[in-house]
Amino acid sequence: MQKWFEEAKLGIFIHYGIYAVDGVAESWSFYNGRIPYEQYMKQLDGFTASKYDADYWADLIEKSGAKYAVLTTKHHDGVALWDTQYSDLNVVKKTPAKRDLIKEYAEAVTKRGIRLGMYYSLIDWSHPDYPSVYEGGKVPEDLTQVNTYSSPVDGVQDEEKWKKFLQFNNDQLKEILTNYGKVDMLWFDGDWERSAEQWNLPEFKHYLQSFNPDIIINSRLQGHGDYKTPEQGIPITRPEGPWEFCTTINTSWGYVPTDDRYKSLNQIIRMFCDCISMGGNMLLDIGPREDGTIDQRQEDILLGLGDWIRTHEEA
Ligand code: FUL
Repeated sequence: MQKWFEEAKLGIFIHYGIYAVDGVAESWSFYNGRIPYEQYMKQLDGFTASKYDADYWADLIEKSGAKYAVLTTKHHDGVALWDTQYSDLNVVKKTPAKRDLIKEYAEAVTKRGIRLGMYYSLIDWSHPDYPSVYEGGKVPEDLTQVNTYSSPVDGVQDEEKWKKFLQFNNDQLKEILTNYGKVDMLWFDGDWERSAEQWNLPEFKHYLQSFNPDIIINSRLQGHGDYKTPEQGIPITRPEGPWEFCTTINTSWGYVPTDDRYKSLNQIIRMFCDCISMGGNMLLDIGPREDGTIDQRQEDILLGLGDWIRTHEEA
């Protein structure tokens, strides 16, 4: 494990995507049938990033005391934050933002010596070659009761499609790993829908390491990653090996304006102490608005945490 990760203690997670337009849950809102897929994708038209200023984000991250940042380059909805040549479903081609949002983020973060992390969803609920799964591998009799995003049209795993899909992930990841300078960390998500064999592990990991042998990869890779990522609940006893606890600042990952169940600064500090006392890092999430600005309550917590860290470092 890289020394910088072991010593980092705090990272900032950023869930930024079209879901901030209507303030709905990232990807899950259509998957869980809360809104139709078409309505979810309508948010593309309202995603402007008009006040997006990556330097402002990076300043805030620096002031929070964090040593690394992780941005959602593509969530399960399949909407890429960069101009990927492998799919038109990206904010440059499909939204009024018309900008590569990763580029500015990577520059701002790297310039400040903050380690650069990229979140990438392995599953893509918009991709035509992504054959999803039925529970237990069986085609249910009543298809109207099944979630279409986790169900293959014909009920069978089409090997050709699957191979194409894996190649698609590899191609997109190559763009992420070669277009923005040195990427320090890859944060995968969504491995649960397939086995290690289907994700072609450990070859997939070797492929990623070929771009940067020092890259740190989280363990949402059917156990083939470098560190564990417990989510929303701090482990009771010290986990074995390197680990990182990821948590929301209120109860949502992305920007949901109606979610005012914010954790207090004291709660966040307490969670942070629990993590670092057991040798872990805390990855604290923020969800910027669609225009790129950050809710004052989120900003205040980051600044408060940074003040606390500085005071206690000096003491
Ligand atoms: C989960 C995802 O499904 C959530 O939407 C979120 O991104 C969280 C960090 O990981 O597995």
